[in-house]
Amino acid sequence: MEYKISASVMCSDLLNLEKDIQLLDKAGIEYLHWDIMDGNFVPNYSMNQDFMKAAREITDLKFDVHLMIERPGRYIDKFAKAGADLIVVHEESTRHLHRVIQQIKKYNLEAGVALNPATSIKNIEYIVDDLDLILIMTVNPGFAGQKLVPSTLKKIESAKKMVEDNKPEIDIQVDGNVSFSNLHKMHSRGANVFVAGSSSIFKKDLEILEGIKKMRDILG
Ligand code: S6P
Ligand code: MG
Repeated sequence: MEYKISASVMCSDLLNLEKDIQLLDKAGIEYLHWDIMDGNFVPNYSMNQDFMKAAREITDLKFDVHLMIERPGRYIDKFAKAGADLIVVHEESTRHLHRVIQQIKKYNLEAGVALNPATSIKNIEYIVDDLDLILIMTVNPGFAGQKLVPSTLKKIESAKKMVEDNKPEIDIQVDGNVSFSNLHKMHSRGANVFVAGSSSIFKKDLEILEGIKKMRDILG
């Protein structure tokens, strides 16, 4: 199965971000993953559209924007204008998911929906045809460096089935503790977009390029 790697900017060396982005560019990965947190939907803050916009000046890598914010419909235009290629909103963060997805599509961007570990795949049954990607959160959103929530592996299988029954070209992304040892478990169940963070490519004792190579070796 084809796969894509999305590097989590939040886990990179933020004081040397340009250097890390150059390495990721060189490695030819598919996306940079931007975790946007509002201290409300999740108990943490991280980054914003200005930070993203600054990085947009130095790379052509596609930007995968993971919005962990309440009522994301208020900010789609800001992230679209800051250089997003894919915008992912949480099912739990808005009462008007269909409307928000249409807002993203209006900018001709890819649109995705993220599901927290406790959220059923059934919640997106009537919107799946409008999506380019489903993000299965494999940890509770908010922090890097957490342990996999095991029941989310089963959810990857349910998502794969839903996608095959409706629109097979939809990507299934996993985010959270995508470690070398969890990678195969996720891939074999149907995930094909992997958020690489502190569990894989941004490790203290491993170079970024080595981490990417290791991921590719496992994914085959
Ligand atoms: C978590 C966030 C993630 C993390 C990434 C960290 O709320 O959405 O994208 O930045 O998962 O990776 P790791 O390997 O530390 O779990
Ligand atoms: Mg994320």
